[in-house]
Amino acid sequence: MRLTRRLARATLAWTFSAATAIVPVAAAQSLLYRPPNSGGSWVPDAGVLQFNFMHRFVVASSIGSNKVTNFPTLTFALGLGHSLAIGTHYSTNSFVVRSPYRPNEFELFARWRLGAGEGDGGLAVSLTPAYNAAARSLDGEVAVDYGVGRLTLSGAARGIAKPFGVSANARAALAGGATVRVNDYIALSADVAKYLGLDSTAAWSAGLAFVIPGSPHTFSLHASTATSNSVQGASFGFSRVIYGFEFTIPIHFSRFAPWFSRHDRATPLHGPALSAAADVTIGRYRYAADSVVVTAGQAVRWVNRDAVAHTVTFKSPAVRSSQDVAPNGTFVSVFERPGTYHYRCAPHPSMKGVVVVK
Ligand SMILES: [Cu+2]
Repeated sequence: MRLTRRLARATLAWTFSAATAIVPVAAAQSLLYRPPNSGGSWVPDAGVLQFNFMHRFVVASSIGSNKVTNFPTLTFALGLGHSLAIGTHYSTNSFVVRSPYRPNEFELFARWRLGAGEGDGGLAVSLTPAYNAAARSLDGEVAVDYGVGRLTLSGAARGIAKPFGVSANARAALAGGATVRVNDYIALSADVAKYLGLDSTAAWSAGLAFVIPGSPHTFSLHASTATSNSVQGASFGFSRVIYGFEFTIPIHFSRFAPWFSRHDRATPLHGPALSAAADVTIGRYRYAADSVVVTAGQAVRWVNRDAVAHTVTFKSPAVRSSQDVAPNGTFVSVFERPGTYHYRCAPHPSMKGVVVVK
């Protein structure tokens, strides 16, 4: 009887830890920092493939039988490190090129981000050169975002060689928007964009975005007049309001390591772990000690008491960052050099802490 109970308890514990261990955790592009139509200045971390699925639709009763017309856009962006990414936007029902009608819009882009990281606050600038294959147009965007507290202001200036693919008259477009985080999980956002000197409707969007707790995913429900989110697609509005959602999925290639090795990813508790000079408990989506002070050569140990995985991700590449720290898992790092080391949790950027090494 006792054995059965013990077995049952062990199975339950194993199931729980297995279930939480596979919670995908990543430094993620978040909809809590940009409005629905904004290309934004985000760049995935190196080794992360960001997959954002946006789906908008309109019910065209005039066609009969409440025909639903869909406007899907898939975004893929690969982080190359050094704040660089390459990616694509692919829309299957784009109105960018209507004559000749090319509903399959494919845009290839690169992005380089300068300044603060997403969620850090402060100013960031990104350059996004792009080639729109449907419009056969060289396009590009300079985007700026400024974060202060719960507010992020976004702006973009765009250059488009062949608007709608039909004109050789290059045009500029401007975009601006704002995102307000109601709390750590929910944000409201809106933006507007328009071509300069071109007879076209403005594109706008307004939405509600939220974090899916315990995951790196964010989701937005929104209304907009844009049919795709390429540089061109986000710069003009369709005659009707279309509704939709976006779902953000960061894919960490390192997560697939178990396919190729049988090593356990848990952090072993030995060596410096036993002589950690400071302990930081992680609980309720907070680092219990915002800052700890140690002497060079000493170790700090983090213990995760939450039911979800967290990370200890340092800004400085000179300091070792953690992988996912599973519930009840620990992470230990030795600090060899004096300095002030800021860190945060990659999937929950509002979690922040500092290690001061004397
Ligand atoms: Cu976290």
